[in-house]
Amino acid sequence: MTKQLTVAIVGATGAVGTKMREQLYKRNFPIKNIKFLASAKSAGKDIEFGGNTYKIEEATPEAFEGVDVALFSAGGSVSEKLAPEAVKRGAVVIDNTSHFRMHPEVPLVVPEVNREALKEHKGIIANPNCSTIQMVVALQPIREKLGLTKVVVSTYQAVSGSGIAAIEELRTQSAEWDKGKDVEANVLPVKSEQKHYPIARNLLPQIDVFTENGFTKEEMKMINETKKIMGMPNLSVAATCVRVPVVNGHSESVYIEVEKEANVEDIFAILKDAPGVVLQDDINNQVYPMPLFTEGEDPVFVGRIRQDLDNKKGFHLWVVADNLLKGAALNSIQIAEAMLEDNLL
Ligand code: L14
Repeated sequence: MTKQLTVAIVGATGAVGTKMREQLYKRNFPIKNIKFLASAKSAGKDIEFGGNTYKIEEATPEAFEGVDVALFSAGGSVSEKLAPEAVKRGAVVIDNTSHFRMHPEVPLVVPEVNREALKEHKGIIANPNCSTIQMVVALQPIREKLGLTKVVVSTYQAVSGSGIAAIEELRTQSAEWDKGKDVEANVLPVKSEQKHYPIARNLLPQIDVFTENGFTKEEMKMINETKKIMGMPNLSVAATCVRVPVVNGHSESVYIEVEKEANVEDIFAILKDAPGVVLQDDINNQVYPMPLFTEGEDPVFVGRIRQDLDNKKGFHLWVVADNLLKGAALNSIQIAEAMLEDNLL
């Protein structure tokens, strides 16, 4: 019989936390005991899990006593403070924030790509950025067969990535538009920034704050995390990240250059059998991935595969996934499942 574990979720009421609860239940994760931790403000409130009601407890260091796995998705500062406390008390932390991702001692894991890295963990495992996860799931099998030298990606990211308030904002603004009212913007592109712009009927070429080199933090996360997960520090990666008025499901236009000569049929054959990938490419029947239809789905969908017209080793792909599932909650739980299988929990 599989081991039964005590699980804690920090940030269980958020957009990702809600999916974590759903996925743990749906995937039959072996739970002996589960607890839901949040700030003092939310402590005492009710929360649903598997048809039962639980009380949210305050996330104090002591609350991690006896916890085997702690899933964090409550923001970087909460993880910074409490993840080490959980580890001190014997828990393995799977952290969905960006806080520990680039720390050299912290494995940054997408099980289809670098499951082996879990063995080196020292208590904290980082779950990568949503846009990065879906891209590397599609690129790893191509890299294994053909090599990979360059990646240029543009993203079309849904508002759900920014949380429940951003989903609400898109809904409210869309309704306001229909009534002909002026739309109000308070959340996007970045809550803490000075200026906010409407997302309804708009595109926002800013996700997260700007860094010194002119790329946003989201773009730098994609660049740095891709190199780390794929173990390719010298891979050439560039990203442009754009928020689009889609509720859920991130899409990406990805241009790659490979080392070996290949054609579209080779890429089709590779992706057909790739773990976690569904090939959805039949232009004669207008079949290609779209975010509306990836909602609630586990895999990463790839289509619109074309060979570049000027570079035989260049290929264009369209990659879509549910950012709250494979991009966040599902990948976190797949990490826990892989660790359980490999006797790391
Ligand atoms: O690095 O769409 O986990 O605003 C969290 C916010 C990913 C992007 C992260 C978004 C980010 C996300």
